[in-house]
Amino acid sequence: MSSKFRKILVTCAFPYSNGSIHIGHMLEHIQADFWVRYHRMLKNEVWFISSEDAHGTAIMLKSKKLGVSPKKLIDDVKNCHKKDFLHFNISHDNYCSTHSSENLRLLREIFTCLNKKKLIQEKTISQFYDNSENIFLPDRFVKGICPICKSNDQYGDNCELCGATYEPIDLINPISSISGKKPILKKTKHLYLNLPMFNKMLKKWINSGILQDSVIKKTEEWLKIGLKKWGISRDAPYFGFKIPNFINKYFYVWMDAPVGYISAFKNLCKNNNLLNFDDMWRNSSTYELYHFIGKDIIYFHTLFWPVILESSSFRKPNGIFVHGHLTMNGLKLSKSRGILIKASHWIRCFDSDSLRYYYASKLSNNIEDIEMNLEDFVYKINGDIVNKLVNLASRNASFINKYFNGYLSDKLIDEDLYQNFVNSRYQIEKFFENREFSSVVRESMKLLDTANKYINEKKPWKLKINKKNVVKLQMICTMGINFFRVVMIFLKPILPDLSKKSESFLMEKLSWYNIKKPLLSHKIKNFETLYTRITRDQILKLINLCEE
Ligand code: NOT
Ligand code: ZN
Repeated sequence: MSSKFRKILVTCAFPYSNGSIHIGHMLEHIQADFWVRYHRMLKNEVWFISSEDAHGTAIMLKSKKLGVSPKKLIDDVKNCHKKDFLHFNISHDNYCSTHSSENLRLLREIFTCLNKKKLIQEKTISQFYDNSENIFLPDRFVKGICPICKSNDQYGDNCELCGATYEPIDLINPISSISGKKPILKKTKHLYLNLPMFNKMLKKWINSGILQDSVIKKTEEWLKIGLKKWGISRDAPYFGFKIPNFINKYFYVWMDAPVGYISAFKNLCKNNNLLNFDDMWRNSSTYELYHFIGKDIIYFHTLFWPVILESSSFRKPNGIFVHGHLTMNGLKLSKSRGILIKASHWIRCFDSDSLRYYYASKLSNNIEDIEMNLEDFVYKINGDIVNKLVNLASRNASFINKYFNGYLSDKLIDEDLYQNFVNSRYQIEKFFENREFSSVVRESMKLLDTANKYINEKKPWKLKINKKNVVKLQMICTMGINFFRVVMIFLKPILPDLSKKSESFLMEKLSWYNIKKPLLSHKIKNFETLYTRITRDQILKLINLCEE
């Protein structure tokens, strides 16, 4: 018998193991976490994975600069990243590294498969080589003058000013960013995956209802320009996995990173005997698969990834959820202009629910950038969480605690109004499912406005305490507490810390399936502060940390 509950695998893009997690990375993991926690509340079977992206030239060079082995660097960085995610309550079920035995095994398996199908071809090319450092230069490590608009200091793959894309050898006056010297051209043999062969499959797949409209449009443009064969090898020295039977050749990091989605799940299966790997990755009828990614890596996920999956007989995703970038144009930092705030800095100044809530209030399922504005942030957190949400609990709890020994009344004074709150769950469910988190927030705030207005009109604080009024008082405040509870259930995926405190205060687990039944004849705890107002000093502290 098939279960009414869905089975879902959710992934987030893998952070590189050579830098700190910043609040831009968090934007992705936080929104995926909303979605995952929501589905867990519905009792769907959800697995949430991510991993370190541990390979590539940048990581190799960084470890060299630090004077440690790449392995030591990626292990240390992984530990820091894991801590950061924990601080923001990101509920990954597994957090791996692409530098793992599972990933190597799977990558080789896939490569053999591609080879057998004659999808890999060799080609000799001329590439820039840094003679003083003895290294072939990746596109991003060559800089020069844009051949189109002639602006200075542009990368070897595209111009940040005019947007043109080109080959590194097209740059005028190319310079190696490793040594600062002029590179030479040197011949080298590389392996290429025959992407153009999959044109038809891709065209059909991207139009099968799995992508956002703007993402379809972008991908179709690339298809129209025409796909090129994709280089999947890199020369030594490189930190990565060696290609079998090729001397001094390594797999390009973007080949083994997506395979990490599969190997992270394989590792999860190993840790969790109940899971069946083939049910997930070999056929697409049991599990749904969704990737959360930023808009800068659409190409890899809508073109390369489905081709790798198709040609090695793995299933393809049911959806790729693309989001925009975090911008901080309004933040005037003297030193760190253009640099995003580190997650570890953030958490030294604020709690994590506040960032989660702020992101939720701005997130929709489109790929527009999101501007982080600290003034707006403080205004929103104090206005919504403190003044509307927590205040609703505190003003009603004080009477319940003082006059009724913590007990709520045994019935609702206004069943219909409570029912209105309950019924909004259908809207909220739709918003969560479609990742329209700002609508979840907006709807919840509307409910809180109604609830607070109700209490303001009933004015429990004005009631003279006598026999008749005391019943009324308990009933009004019971309405207030139940309004709070319904909204907290809706916001639970967004605010895990506040939810935990509220559960302790309400002495009940906030559960999606309990919404219909109000809390009656039920004892709640003495009210203790659930959330503290944010102050300007906290912003100043953050700015100081960023300027250090
Ligand atoms: N480390 C990459 C980045 O752009 C993301 C890797 C995504 C995960 O930060 N793998 N795939 N596909
Ligand atoms: Zn240009």
